[in-house]
Amino acid sequence: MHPLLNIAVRAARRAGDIILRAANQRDTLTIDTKQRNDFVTETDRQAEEEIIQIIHKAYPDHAILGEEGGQIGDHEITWIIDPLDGTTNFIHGLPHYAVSIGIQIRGRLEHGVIHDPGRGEIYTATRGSGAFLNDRRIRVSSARGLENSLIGTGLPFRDFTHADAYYGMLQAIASKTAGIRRAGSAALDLAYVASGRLDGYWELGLKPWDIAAGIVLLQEAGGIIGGLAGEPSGFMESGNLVCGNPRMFAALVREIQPHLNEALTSPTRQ
Ligand code: 2AM
Ligand code: CA
Repeated sequence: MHPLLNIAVRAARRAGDIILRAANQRDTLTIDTKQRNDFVTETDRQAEEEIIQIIHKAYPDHAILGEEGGQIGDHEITWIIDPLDGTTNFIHGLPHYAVSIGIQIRGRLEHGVIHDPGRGEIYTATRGSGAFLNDRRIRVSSARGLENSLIGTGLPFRDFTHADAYYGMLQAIASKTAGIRRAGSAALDLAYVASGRLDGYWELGLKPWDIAAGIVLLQEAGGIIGGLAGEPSGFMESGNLVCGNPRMFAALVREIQPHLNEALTSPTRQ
């Protein structure tokens, strides 16, 4: 395992321990609201602090971009951290959340770890070396089209600017698949497409820490990820993305296309 990935796994495990311990004492949890429908708990903050401490012990100069702490430092290597992806599930005692750590080197995502502490699952990937669930190699599903497929997504919950466009996409896609899942953790959605549990996934308005690790994982599992019009770049910046195996990616883009507007395909956060 690459030394950077090794540290990322160690940090993700430690954060996972903090999260599981807190999940067993949920009645004592303090919850703050960052903005409407955007919650943070002391667990998010503790987990992020622990991750940063482990990274900085091994690599004191590396930069960090964390969901809770923002940008720290400036270095060609940036660790992009979501200490608890699926905080809303966590608050409700719904055991579907993860730690996500992506490593970007000179602007390119190179390594990713997504850890689901409740299920004891660690997804890892390094560019050029494949994607793994625990020690097993994973690949995207071999679905040939939308028929019989299971597709993940996220409903608008905070910013409803593009809700009409989104619900147009949802209606088009839902009517052609075996089912849609809104599980509440973008990192796990990406990990599930990478491991073939979901055949595809799309969502709008995501943040870099939700998706950094998942992007490497998905690509190393043979998946394609892009913007809503199928464009190969700009989705980290816009936060609007679609993914799946090459056929599913094309099929989803075809359904999404009629519902797009200029704002949704521009590579700036809308
Ligand atoms: P978070 O838990 O780290 O904030 C996709 O829907 C992403 O949106 C999730 O990965 C989740 O990341 C974030 N999110 C924030 N608030 C949410 C909410 N109320 N419902 C669903 N997702 C939410
Ligand atoms: Ca998140």
